Amino acid sequence: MSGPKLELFKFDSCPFCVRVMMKLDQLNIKVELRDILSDPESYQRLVNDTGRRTVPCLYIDGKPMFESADINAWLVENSDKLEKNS
Ligand SMILES: N[C@@H](CCC(=O)N[C@@H](CS)C(=O)NCC(=O)O)C(=O)O
Repeated sequence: MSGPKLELFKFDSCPFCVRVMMKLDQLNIKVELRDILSDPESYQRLVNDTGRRTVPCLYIDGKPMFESADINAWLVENSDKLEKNS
């Protein structure tokens, strides 16, 4: 099964990012992590695409979604269609 490509823009000490990471872990959802503090290209991509440097931001097939509560609700809602970690 191949669902939408997910990329999570985050940094480790951000509590809102931790909230999303916990939900991803709980649902075993596969996601590519983009750490904006350790990876300047990811930081620049986020700013260029959205005009913001706020994390967490989940890219769903390249479309950005902000707000940890909204992201987590979307993950729960769409979990059955999303690729899982093996
Ligand atoms: N309400 C947002 C809060 C996100 C937030 O405040 N993130 C901080 C990091 S912990 C941030 O990126 N601040 C920098 C900025 O917004 O420019 C959520 O729940 O996702």
